[in-house]
Amino acid sequence: MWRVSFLRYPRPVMRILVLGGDGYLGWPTAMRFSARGHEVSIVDNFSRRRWHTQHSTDSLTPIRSLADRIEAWKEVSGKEIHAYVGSIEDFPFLDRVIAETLPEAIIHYGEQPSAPYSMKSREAAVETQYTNVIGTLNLLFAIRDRVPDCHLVKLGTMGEYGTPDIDIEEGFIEIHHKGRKDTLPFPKVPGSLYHLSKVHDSHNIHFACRIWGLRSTDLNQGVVYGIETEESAQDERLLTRFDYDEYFGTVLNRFCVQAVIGHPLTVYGEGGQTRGFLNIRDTLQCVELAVNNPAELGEYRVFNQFTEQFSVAELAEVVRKAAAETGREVEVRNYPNPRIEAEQHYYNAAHSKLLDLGLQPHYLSEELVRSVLGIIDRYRDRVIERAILPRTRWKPGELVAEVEKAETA
Ligand code: NAD
Ligand code: USQ
Repeated sequence: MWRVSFLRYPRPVMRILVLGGDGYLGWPTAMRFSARGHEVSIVDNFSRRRWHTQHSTDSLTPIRSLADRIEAWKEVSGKEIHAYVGSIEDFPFLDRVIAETLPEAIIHYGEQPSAPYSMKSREAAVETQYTNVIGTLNLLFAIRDRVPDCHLVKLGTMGEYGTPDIDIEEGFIEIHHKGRKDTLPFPKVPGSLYHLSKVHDSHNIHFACRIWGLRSTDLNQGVVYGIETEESAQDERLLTRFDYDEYFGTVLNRFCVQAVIGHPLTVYGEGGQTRGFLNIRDTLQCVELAVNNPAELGEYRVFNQFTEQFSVAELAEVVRKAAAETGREVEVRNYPNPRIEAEQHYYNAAHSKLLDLGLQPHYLSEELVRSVLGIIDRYRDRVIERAILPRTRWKPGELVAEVEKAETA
């Protein structure tokens, strides 16, 4: 049942809380809303920085501390961003932040985002599901009790659906069964314990909307690529992080780094794995569209957030060609697939709801890849090459030897 809201949107100045605001997507998002004149606060526990320290890896881009970034943003834009350092699974901390900031919209990026990391050990799987599921559950209680009108914009993932042999809908599907029909959540068959944590989140958020009358938009986002956004391009100190390692680098970003340093592009298995992709600039656009056009009270809605779909092999070919145009000869190599996933499959996912709200996609092109290669080239001396090959296998067993064999073939 939906309740009447007295808030009218879009509001010229909103109190916005960005959870995970020190991350790849969270920091540019915080700047974007701040640039638009909103009152922005950030929560982050720096776990992403810590996970890198634990693995002796790092962001390709030399990112500043959160305090330095916020200071640089103030210098560049004249605007303040407030930071709270802590974990959302720490309820007293989170509750205090919500009580102090009284957000009208919360953008929730604050989770462990890596599938390989979640599959590396029991401890990492438990950490992933605890931080993601319990953190989000805490958030739902804090919203219910402190700011029940607040719009929760939650980053879910396209991987929640898996790769079914039917078209993927935006969150819900009409099912006809034994002469009756109903519209129900789309079946979810995810491929990692990380992706599964997002499914658990989705169920909990849907429940909170149905039972407590909260409002939420679950953005089932595809794989993001790219470095710069309008705001971060203004000053090097505002750069967001950019990862290329086995755990935290996503496929296209990894391929671009590999192309710059002359490493073979690491296509896992046959490379027919098809996913939805989007430019980081479009992540910001989509989140902004969701915030400016909120769900009704009691409504749980799902938008599939990507602009194009590609197979891994197609992406490798785009990067190979773009690199060749800049004088780099790059080899595309098939490595043993560390994951358990379909390497050839049907994939057709609906993604019209954000377009209907006005999304203007930045599509992938060789020109765009060339510009990413150019930015990566500035930081090529920072690449830690040993972090590139996959070492985490979905099923226990020896992978390293197989991968190394492929590497020296
Ligand atoms: P990221 O790791 O760069 O950002 C997440 C941030 O949240 C980090 O700064 C981390 O320190 C913080 N964080 C993690 N757990 C926290 C906790 N319990 N309390 C407080 N802070 C916490 O990841 P990202 O790539 O920016 O992804 C952001 C969100 O978007 C994630 O939820 C991810 O699952 C989702 N997503 C990302 C992609 C992608 O391709 N990058 C695609 C689809 C969905
Ligand atoms: N892959 C390769 N070579 C590589 C890296 C990946 O072939 O070097 C393949 C993988 O096997 C997979 C595909 O590329 O089939 C995508 O892998 P990925 O690591 O880029 O993406 P994924 O593990 O799905 O996770 C990323 C983000 C996650 C987000 C998800 C969106 O890390 O936070 O939720 O993309 S989606 O894939 O739509 O679920």
